[in-house]
Amino acid sequence: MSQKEFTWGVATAAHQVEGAWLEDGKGLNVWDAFSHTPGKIKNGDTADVACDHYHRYEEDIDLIEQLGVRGYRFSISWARILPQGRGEVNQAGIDFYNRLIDGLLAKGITPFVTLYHWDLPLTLQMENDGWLSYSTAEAFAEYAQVCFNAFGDRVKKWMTFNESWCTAVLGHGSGVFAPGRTSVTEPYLAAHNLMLAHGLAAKAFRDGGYAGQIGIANNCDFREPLTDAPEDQAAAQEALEFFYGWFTDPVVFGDYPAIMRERVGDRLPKFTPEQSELLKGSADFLGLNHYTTHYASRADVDENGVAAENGNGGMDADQCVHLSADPAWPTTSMGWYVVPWGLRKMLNWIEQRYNGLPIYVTENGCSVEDNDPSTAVEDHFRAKFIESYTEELKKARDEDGVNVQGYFCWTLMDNFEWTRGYDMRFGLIFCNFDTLERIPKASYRAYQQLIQRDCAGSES
Ligand code: PNW
Repeated sequence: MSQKEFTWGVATAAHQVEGAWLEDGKGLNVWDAFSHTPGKIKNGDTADVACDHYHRYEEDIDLIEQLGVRGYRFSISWARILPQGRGEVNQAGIDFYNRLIDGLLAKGITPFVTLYHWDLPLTLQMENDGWLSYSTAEAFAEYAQVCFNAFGDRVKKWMTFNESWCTAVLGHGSGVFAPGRTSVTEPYLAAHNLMLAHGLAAKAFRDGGYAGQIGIANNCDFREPLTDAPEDQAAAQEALEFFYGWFTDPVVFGDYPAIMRERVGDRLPKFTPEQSELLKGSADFLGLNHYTTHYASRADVDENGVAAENGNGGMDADQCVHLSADPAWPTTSMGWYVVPWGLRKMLNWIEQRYNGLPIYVTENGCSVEDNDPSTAVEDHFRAKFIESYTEELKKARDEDGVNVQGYFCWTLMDNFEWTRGYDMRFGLIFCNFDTLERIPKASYRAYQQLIQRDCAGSES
């Protein structure tokens, strides 16, 4: 397979790298507010400066070019474009992304643009209750339209949402992410409006006649049945439907997985026939953000048939799944298990369920906790992680025939890791958050060589 058909890339997100939180007319977003709330973020870190990518993007483009990737996935900060979420457009924000896009294209790097990576304009949260309201979906479509108009002549690969599961479950279920709400109902309502927002934006994209493709980046950890027992097989399958299917079935088939309707009942909102039509077939490709794998087995239930395990705002009880791990699996500093074969199985699962729609691994990577540059750059654990996961991806692509068309390593450089602040480093490049110096790590070179080998192999 040639480089043309398979894109090796690297990913970031606006709020995690840009900084410049109050510059050039940018409005506030929910993560600005959340990270300025005492107790929400480790060490009280904020993303006010982050990697200062807003001012240092040229240096970062050079680092992307030298890495040898042909794709760069980044997100646009909604509040930089529309400071109040809708209405007045901030030209300085448009100008920044124009400079970034033009700089990438000049180096032959294809921009893969995510419209929403969690940084909802604060006004929409305060005035509309954010994703709990359908009006936010309408505002998103307006914002998407502004972006298609401004950048659509050069950007051909769009993703509406990044990891809606996190916005729904961590933002509205367990409350550990912005906007920090806890509920057993709101995750489903927020998810519903996120789905409708995707549908409206995809329609605007297609009706507008823009060239290119629009997709969605959903996250999913793989669920391997703990045993061959039918109940464990079912538990694993249902867990995948509750995770990836929740946000992917609607954009492919027009509705939620049947098992969710059965288990969640009235707390799961319904699509009208028109909404279902809007959503069906609304993704040209599927993104997968994949970080780990667990074993799945049927959870114990009490005398009322309710699962004993009840985490993530009721999600665990709704799924009735017990997760476990092999103690032999290594873990990253986030405590996430390193299970490379899970990626191959996950890709095969997506291929089969969604009839071969193109898939991009829009994120995969690992954190290593080390703030000392002299040792942090010797990140052979991360290099091995990337090598082993991409080996499994290549098996899916070359041996299993999965239609996977790209891989984006998370992430270009250490950045603001949400509630974990700056201690959890996922970068191929070390970022010194005092001096903002960037230092490529061993994994940067390992990834560079891996790409060169794959491209050379495909040309012979
Ligand atoms: C993803 N979880 O976040 C995001 O898309 C990135 O912005 C982030 O930096 C990266 O993965 C590493 O964390 C996730 O708790 C955050 O299951 C949390 C979870 C999953 C993904």
